[in-house]
Parts: sequence; C-alpha cells; structure tokens
Amino acid sequence: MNLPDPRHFKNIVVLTGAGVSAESGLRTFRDNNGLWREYRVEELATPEAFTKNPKLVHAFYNSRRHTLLQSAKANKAHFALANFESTFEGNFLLVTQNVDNLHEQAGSKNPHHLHGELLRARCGLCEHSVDIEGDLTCQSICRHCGGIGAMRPDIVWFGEMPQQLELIEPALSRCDLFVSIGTSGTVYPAAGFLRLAKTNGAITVELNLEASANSGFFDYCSLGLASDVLPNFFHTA
Ligand code: BV8
Ligand code: ZN
Repeated sequence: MNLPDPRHFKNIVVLTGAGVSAESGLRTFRDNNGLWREYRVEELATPEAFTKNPKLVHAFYNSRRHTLLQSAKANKAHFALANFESTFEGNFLLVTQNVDNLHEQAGSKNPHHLHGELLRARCGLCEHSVDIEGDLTCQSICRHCGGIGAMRPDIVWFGEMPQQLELIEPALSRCDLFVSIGTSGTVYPAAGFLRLAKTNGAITVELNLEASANSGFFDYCSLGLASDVLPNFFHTA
C-alpha cells in the first residue's frame, strides 16, 4: 500500500520515540539492548526512587547526559523531520518522548518534550528550571531559591504528569495526519495519541523498526530503520 504524501495535509502531528535516536547511539528502553532491560524502572525513573536513593538516580541521568553531550549527533531521521518542517506550509507539531536534544540539533523549530529534557534541571522546592550540561548531585544548589539538595533532572518520571499536554491534545484533536515514529507505544498518555487523532478523523501512519503494540490500529505502516524510512516518507532524501 502506498504511503500518503504528507504535503497533501494541512495539520500534522508527529510523535517520536527512542527509535529515532537509536542510530545516534542512544539506547532505546525496551529493545534487547534497551535501558529497561538492564535497569529497573522503579529504582530509577519514579519520584519514589529519587526520594529513596537520589545518588543512584543522579548517577543514571548524569551518565546519560555525558553520553548525549560527548557522542550523540543528530542522524538522517532527525534531519528529515527538520527539513520537512522548514518547507511545509501547513501546521506542524513535533512531539517527542525523547529527553535528548537531537531534534533541536537537526534544526527542528520547537519540539515539545513530553517526558522532559536531560539538559534541564528543576528545583523540587520552588519548581524553577534551568539549562544544565554538568552533573547534578545531592548537594546541587538552586540558583533561584538557594535551596540545597532538591535539584532533580527535569524528566517526567512514571506517575508524574507529562509536559505540555494542554498544547498537544488540542493539536491532536484537529490534526488531519498523525505520524508515530520509533516508539513501542507502551507508555501512556503518548500511547493514546493514536486513538485521539483517529477519533477526530486523522489519517494515521506508523514508521518503526518493528510493529508497535498499536500497529493494527494505524491506517498505514512502514517498517525499517528511521534513517531510511523518514527521508523516504517526508521526501527529503
Ligand atoms: C501519567 C522518562 C497521569 C525518563 C519515561 C496501566 C495502564 C495504563 C497506564 C498506566 C498503567 N500503570 C501506570 C500507567 C501510567 C504510566 C504508563 O504508561 N505505564 C505503562 C508502562 C503501563 N504513565 C505514566 O506514569 C505517565 N504519567 O500517566 O500521568 C496522567 C493522567 C491523565 C492524563 C495524562 C497523564 C508518565 C510517563 C513518563 C515516563 N517516562 N521515561 C527517562 O527517559 O529516563 S518513559 C520511557 O518510555 C522513555 O523515556 C520513553 O520516553 C518512553 C517511551 O519509550 P519509547 O520511546 O517507545 O522506547 P521503546 O524502547 O519502548 O521503543 C523503541 C521503539 O523504537 C521500538 O518500537 C523499536 O522497534 C524502535 N526502533 C529501534 N531502533 C530503531 C527503531 N525505529 C526506527 N529506527 C531504528 N533504528
Ligand atoms: Zn529552588
């Protein structure tokens, strides 16, 4: 089945997941080499884990921040999205579950980080958030309120409210094309975006290495490496 041409639509929402950054050397979560195959989510990516063992949680995110800054570069898939957006005349909203900055690196204008950002920290006392490149520790001081020891990665952990839903959900309700890229479709509310877009009449497309949990509900599906499939779908090759 031929894939639809995205230029024939007026309001596009794209959702990306870890698969789009896999070829940049960042580990996914649930594949064979995924982070959650090696580490327990409950011990690292929940508010309870941070309360119980902040040192361990800081070490996990500090290490991922190092990898991002030292070795990860945007790949062809990130560039395909940014190039398409730069010439598309309709409305285009890029929502990413990824906490890296590779969409920004490729030139995407305003990616919405549903699950937060590795290069930002937030104070648990006053909620002020700042850009960071270095390590966070249990002694880090908030530049805003002066509080000590409450700085945390600005990441949405399990059980916490994802960011910018108030902008994303209305865009999903009015989009005519929804494209899901490189995500296993297991984490809510992102996994429910397909249903919201479909209920409102959008055409839905999955671009993924392997079919996701929701694959059967998409109108179209193209499987392969993001670096091959995206330039092809967005006609930016
Ligand atoms: C919330 C950030 C309330 C930290 C992450 C029971 C039922 C339903 C829901 C729940 C439930 N119990 C609990 C919940 C809620 C929970 C949830 O969904 N749990 C699931 C697991 C059951 N969700 C929450 O708690 C969320 N908050 O619900 O708040 C609320 C109420 C009302 C309305 C709204 C909200 C908060 C979720 C935030 C989780 N944070 N982590 C960090 O990064 O350290 S989630 C984690 O999974 C990742 O961060 C990532 O963002 C997310 C999604 O993962 P994927 O990106 O899909 O990655 P994955 O490895 O799974 O898949 C990779 C894909 O890439 C595969 O398909 C593979 O084939 C493909 N691929 C690989 N290589 C390539 C490729 N594709 C193309 N090219 C390649 N080269
Ligand atoms: Zn503070």
